[in-house]
Amino acid sequence: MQRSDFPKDFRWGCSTSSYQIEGGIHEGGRSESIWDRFANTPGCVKEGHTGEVACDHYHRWPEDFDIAKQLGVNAYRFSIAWPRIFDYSKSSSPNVAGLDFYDRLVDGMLARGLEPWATLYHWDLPQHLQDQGGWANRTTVEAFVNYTDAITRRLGDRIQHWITHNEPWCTAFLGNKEGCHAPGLKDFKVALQVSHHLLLSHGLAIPVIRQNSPNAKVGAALSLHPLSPASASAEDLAATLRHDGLRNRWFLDPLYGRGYPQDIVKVLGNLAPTVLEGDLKAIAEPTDFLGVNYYFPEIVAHAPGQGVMQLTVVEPEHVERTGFNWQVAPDGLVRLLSRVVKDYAPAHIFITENGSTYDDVVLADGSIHDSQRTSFLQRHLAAVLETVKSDLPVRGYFAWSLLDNFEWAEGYLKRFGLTHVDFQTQKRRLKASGEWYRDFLQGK
Ligand code: IFM
Repeated sequence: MQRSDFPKDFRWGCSTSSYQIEGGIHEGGRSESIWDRFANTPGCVKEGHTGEVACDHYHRWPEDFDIAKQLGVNAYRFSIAWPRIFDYSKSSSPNVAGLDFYDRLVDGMLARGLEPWATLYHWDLPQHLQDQGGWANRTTVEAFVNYTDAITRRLGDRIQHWITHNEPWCTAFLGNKEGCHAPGLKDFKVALQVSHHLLLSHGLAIPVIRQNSPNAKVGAALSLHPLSPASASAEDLAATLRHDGLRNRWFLDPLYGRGYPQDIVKVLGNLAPTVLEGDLKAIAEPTDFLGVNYYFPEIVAHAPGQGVMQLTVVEPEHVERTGFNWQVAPDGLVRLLSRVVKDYAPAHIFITENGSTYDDVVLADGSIHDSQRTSFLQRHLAAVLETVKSDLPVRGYFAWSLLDNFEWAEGYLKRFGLTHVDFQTQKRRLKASGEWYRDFLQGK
């Protein structure tokens, strides 16, 4: 497999997100985010780690963009920290220092030939909004649209690729049902209302982006999973359909104009979200691409007594796994993309995240031989190539992640980077996987 096997205009990138890399949480007028609050709450994040310093990207971004340039990627996906743009406790106007920071960042990308792909929401909600109910409160939708307006007015001349939300499933369910992500709530009904408001904010933000950013291409990045039943029994098949209903269709169906899947609405009963007239039409605002974040497939079994959904995810034995215990299944990506194209026919698909964590070892000479991550990357790129050859509209691949970073509830214990970060010294070292990606991109 060579780069030249892919189309010439294929986007090759790597992804990051604000809270995971920036640090500088007290600088430039930034306000508190829900992740600052959550990480500082004892017992929420492993070892009490926080994003206070993270990769110190707030100060070291020129070095990080130089690394991305050396990799040879032509696109760079990052997210904007909403709390840098608004400090609602002080003002309803945008914070100029925050806008200036991203202005410099975008110019820094462009100067290095990195096409900026901006995500507007990658989980760091201003705490001030959470104090008023967060995404469960419909006024947050309006606040998101205003924030989108402020950002796209300032950066819309230079950024042409906009992602509204990253993995709304995680925002809604990990943050509000499982409680393992900020804001740490455990309320299924709230989580479902959150999911609706996230989707609504996506749809309502699109016309604003298009108005402020001529030629903008807009989409959302969903975490999607190919699913299979644990057995051929009718119960397991039905459970798999239900799981698909909340994992995948709950977001894809309304985005592609079908409204919420009625089989799931029925299962949810009075937990289903309040949807006002016009909401579904707003959510279905046409997009230019679908961002797919792919990590692993799931196997599903019927499980009476397991909550409303009555199902469980089964972990098969003797399968290859990453350091997160996630199954390694490149063929799952082919299966997933084929299904998405068959059922929803998005104009273009970009793999906006794909990557793996392993326990990396830094050798005495400073090298990191992360052969498992290299193999993961190679096999997933081979899967992407298969989809391209089958004429699926897959137009780009963004590796997660440029740098080791703050892996949410896992703190700094899980490393996904192509670049190793020593969090004591902030020294960056390209791992063997990064060298492989670089050589591949340079046609070596
Ligand atoms: O680190 C996360 C990222 O923020 C969202 N997608 C999955 C990654 C790995 O867990």
